[in-house]
Amino acid sequence: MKLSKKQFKQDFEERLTSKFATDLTKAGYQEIYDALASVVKHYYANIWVSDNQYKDETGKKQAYYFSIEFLPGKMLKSNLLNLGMLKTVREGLEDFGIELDEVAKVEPDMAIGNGGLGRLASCFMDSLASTGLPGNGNGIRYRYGLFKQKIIDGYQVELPDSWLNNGNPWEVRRADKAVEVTFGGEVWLEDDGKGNLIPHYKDQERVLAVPYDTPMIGYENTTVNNMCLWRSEVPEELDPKFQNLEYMRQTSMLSAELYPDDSNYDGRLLRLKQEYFFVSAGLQRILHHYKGTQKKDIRRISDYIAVHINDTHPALCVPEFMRLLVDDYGVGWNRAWDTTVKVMSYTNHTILSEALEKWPEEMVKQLLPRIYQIIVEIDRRRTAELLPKIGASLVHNTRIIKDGQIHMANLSIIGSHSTNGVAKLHSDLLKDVELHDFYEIYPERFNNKTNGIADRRWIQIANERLSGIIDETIGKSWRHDLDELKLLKNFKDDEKTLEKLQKAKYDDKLRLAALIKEKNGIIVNPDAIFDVQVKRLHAYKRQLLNALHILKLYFDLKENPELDRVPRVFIFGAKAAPSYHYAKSIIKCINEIANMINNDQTVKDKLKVVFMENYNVSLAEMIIPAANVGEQISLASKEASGTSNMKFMLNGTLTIGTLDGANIEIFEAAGDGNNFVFGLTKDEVYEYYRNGNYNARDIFEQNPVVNRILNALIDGTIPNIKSEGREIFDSLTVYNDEYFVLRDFNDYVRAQADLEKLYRDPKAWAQASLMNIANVGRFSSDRTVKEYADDIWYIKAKKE
Ligand code: NBX
Repeated sequence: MKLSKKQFKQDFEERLTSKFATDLTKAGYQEIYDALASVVKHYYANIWVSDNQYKDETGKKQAYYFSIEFLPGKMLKSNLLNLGMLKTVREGLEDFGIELDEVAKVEPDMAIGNGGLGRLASCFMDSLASTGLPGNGNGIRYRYGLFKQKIIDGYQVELPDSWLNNGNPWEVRRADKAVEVTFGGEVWLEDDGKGNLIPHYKDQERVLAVPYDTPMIGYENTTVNNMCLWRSEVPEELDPKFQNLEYMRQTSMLSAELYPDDSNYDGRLLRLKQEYFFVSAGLQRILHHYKGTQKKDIRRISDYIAVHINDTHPALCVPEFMRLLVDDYGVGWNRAWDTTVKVMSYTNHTILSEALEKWPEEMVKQLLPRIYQIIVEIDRRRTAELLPKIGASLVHNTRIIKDGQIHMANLSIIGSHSTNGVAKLHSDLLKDVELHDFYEIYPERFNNKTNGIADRRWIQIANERLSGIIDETIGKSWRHDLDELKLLKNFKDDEKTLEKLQKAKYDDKLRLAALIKEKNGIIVNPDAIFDVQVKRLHAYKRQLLNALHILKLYFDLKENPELDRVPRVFIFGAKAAPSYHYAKSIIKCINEIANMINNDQTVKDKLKVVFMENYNVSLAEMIIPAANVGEQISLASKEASGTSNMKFMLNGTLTIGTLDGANIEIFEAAGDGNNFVFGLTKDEVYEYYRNGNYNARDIFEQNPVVNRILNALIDGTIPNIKSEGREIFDSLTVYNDEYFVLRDFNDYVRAQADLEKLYRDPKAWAQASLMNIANVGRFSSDRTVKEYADDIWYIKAKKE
């Protein structure tokens, strides 16, 4: 959008005064931020209205991405960038003596997601709009986002994240579009005399679902999609039975808190209620829109909408859509089922068995009696149909209801036309192993969609310096098409370009070093290798392997302080699920290892360890550009994809990693020698599982280095760790090291040494860094969403 600096300054000043009855001499940052956001909203409002009109008039098919989590981070700069106003606004504010970056700090991170899954949903929102694809989000407007992490005496402490305290300028409450969602009570079917079974209800608990719409603005185009988030409220007219405080409390609880557990199934009733709440509200709104405003024939609804089930949390989309079609819109069962399968599609994000969702039948029956009936009916019909065709064992293994539980992945696969994994290796594992029985029955439903990232946020916003250098070198076409970065390859031997890249990295390191000093009080050497591991804390991600290697480096230096070592700064950022005791023990250990090393004068500035608290999207935007090395060291087969690996690659960081998830595709794209690979392969891991012959105790006893390091966890070497050291020691030596940390240790040490060797050759390092950037194109989520659009949703981009 064209906007002159003069116009902006005038609009901004006027808005500041009209909104807050203040002026530039007196306004605080909160007021400046609110006035600025309000002006920006004014700028996009018309585009939003027009694009909605365009969508309605053309009646084009739209996709709806149902996700119980979104993790957008801050929106101010991203909205400005996408509107093409970032520079104008920055300069306009500068004229007033205001720094845009200072204003941006006021905005709280919108952190209504845990980690990769939620962040992926937000990258998709950005990419859908930016590629002109009609794709919208549907989720929950949690009053409290993911907890704020404090580190106190080395321990994680969780504080509430009340991100809405100062309001949220981007959202629009649409009270007119509220719908009701009902729970519990009794339901029975009665024949209407024409052979139709009509459900009748008694004593249902009603909850009002109010939508809040947040615009998803496309990058320099005219598309504005919608992220719809639902808030639960008490309906105005309540049955006397429900006019009590407990009911009111329960109702507001529904959209109060995000469950902070990732990679783990938590079978609590409130969670199930949340899942049904946003699914039912979202589908009702969609159907109202198409049936009411759009006057579409409901029997053809699959031509107009696609609904995506992001992991199994929205799996109730399948029976709820059936309920709406059959009960509310009078569609016959068979037609409704065909339509549902056509409309729905599903992404799996993990094979960890503890994460697979299943709900006790009794619970579903009590809370969602009609939905329960429909699930039973889907399961019954399918079983009857398939038994004669494929035999009892395949049917049994793939049933939705088994052993008194409802299996949400089974429901999602059976009720949709597409199931995808999030990287090649992961999708193959789904087909070959984890979901093999389903693959036998529905081979055509399985496909891969390798994840991607919204590159605009992760380089144009997070790394303006590097972006500028790339512009100078190859022009600006890469800002619209990330594949264009391949032009950088022509500069692989150009000393000037390599120097500029090194300088950018150095400046980003200085910026991070300043932040570390401010937050952690630790002074780090900007010439050191910045070696970063940022992600949720989980045993399978093996932060422990990193920590053990740090101990090795430390002991080497202790023994020989003059050792010729490239200085290193190890940086961690990680939240542990509050109930995940082992993960919290690892955080404590890392912090105590950090204390020991950072306070030891013998290692001087050759080694520093920094744990940055409260890792979130905004912190990631500071840390990732400054990383020389990114750690992607999960046990092969466990990390479905990973997405920080792509953000690092985009910022010229070299990866040290296993052959897991999307790492494999990254290594291949970047080319040999440009990253550091180590560890067991997926096949070797499965071989161990088959033979049951892994023995971690042997490694502990026979490898003197491992022996020395592990003993340090329990012999008082590391001051101030108590039971945590023992707990970790035992997990490796007594409970046989579930994630093969000790098995991969030696090869990891070898890869770390290779890395250090390359770093001593600045030119070779810069070349490898350049090759990572140049080959990152396919990891743009623009590519990913186009694949979803073409292969799964059948939606088309708007032509500008
Ligand atoms: O999804 C993550 C995977 O672990 C990553 O490998 C992958 O890159 C990413 C995007 O595809 N999964 C994830 O973040 N899961 C959760 O956050 C989660 C949240 C709640 C829950 C289970 C898992 N109950």
